[in-house]
Amino acid sequence: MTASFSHGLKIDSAELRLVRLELLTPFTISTGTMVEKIIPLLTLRANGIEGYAEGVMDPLPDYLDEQIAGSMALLRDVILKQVVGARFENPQALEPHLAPWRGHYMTKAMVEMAFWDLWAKSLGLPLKTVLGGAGDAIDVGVSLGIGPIEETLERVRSHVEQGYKRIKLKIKPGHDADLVEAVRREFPRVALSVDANSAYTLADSAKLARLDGFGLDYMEQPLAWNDIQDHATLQQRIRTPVCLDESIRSARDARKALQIDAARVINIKVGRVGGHAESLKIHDLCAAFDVPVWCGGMLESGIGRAHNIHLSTLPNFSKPGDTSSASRYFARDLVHEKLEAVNGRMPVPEGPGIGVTPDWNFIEGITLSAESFGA
Ligand code: OSB
Ligand code: MG
Repeated sequence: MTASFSHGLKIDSAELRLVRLELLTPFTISTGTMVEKIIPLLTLRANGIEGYAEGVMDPLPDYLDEQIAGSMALLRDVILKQVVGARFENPQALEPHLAPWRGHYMTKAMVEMAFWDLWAKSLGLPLKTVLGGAGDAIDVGVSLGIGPIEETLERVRSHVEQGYKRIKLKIKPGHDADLVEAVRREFPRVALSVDANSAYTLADSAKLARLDGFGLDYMEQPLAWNDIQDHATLQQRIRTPVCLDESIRSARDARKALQIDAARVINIKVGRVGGHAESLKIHDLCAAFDVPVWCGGMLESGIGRAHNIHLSTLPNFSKPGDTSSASRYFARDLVHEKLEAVNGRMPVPEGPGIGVTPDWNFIEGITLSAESFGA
């Protein structure tokens, strides 16, 4: 039953599902509006234990260049066939099996993260402990989608009252300085950031420099999703620290960004960078450069949310993350446990692994497809 270090874990079977979960309120960013989440869910089984992860890719490649259909095909036709029946000494041992496939960081992250959950459970330890983190709760902020300024002010008010430790405003050309000014006027001291999701170019440098006057903690991904170099140029032109999200897919990307001062803050999304092992590498590298990191989100259900919370207990996650209360996003979550922040602090789920259990009755009812491997 218990797996010892020397024998690793053999993955006996897997299940890959696609579920549809409605968002309570539409979420608008510079690239478009989301009204529902289509979530790929992966279960890996070993020795009667189950590990879980969800994919953060979208139906269309509008945030990054990965999409659900391609991910599902790669998992189904290649990766799950490869890993089911195979034995892995530890989570890092998965890497050489996933490395041959270019890109697909979100796809690989699903397998890697589900294995970490399985691994932690097989050792009887919380995920945070096997990742090297500690603590019972993490600081969290909120990410507020694009909407009318008055409405956004009202939402800022409500989240500041709830104790969230940082407010992130989504911006785009034509919806930036006026918004930030209005929020700053009413909340002169609240920790504030903006996220453009790649909506600007270097030609907008002067416009972006005007945001320097508002004491923003950082400006997230103002320029192209695949352009680290231009962010370094922009950083020379503005005082607000540049934070990279989309542009960092790996520790190698992070190194390049840090070496040329393209990012003074990095948003780590474990699902975006291929999993926890890569997240730890980025975390450590940033610490060596004295650059703080924080944990971003992709409107995850409780499964991905729990992974994010555990990762956020590492020491260089020194800025509040986006892992806010699940009840802000969904009427009902995919897990039994309530992931709710109290005064801007999100409790770390207790128990082995990610510490949350899927609500299979609910999940069955919203499942679009389900496939088994090696069962
Ligand atoms: O850029 O961080 C982003 C949501 C979807 C796609 C991209 C982003 C976001 C968010 C929301 O900012 C973070 C969250 O609340 O999970
Ligand atoms: Mg972002």
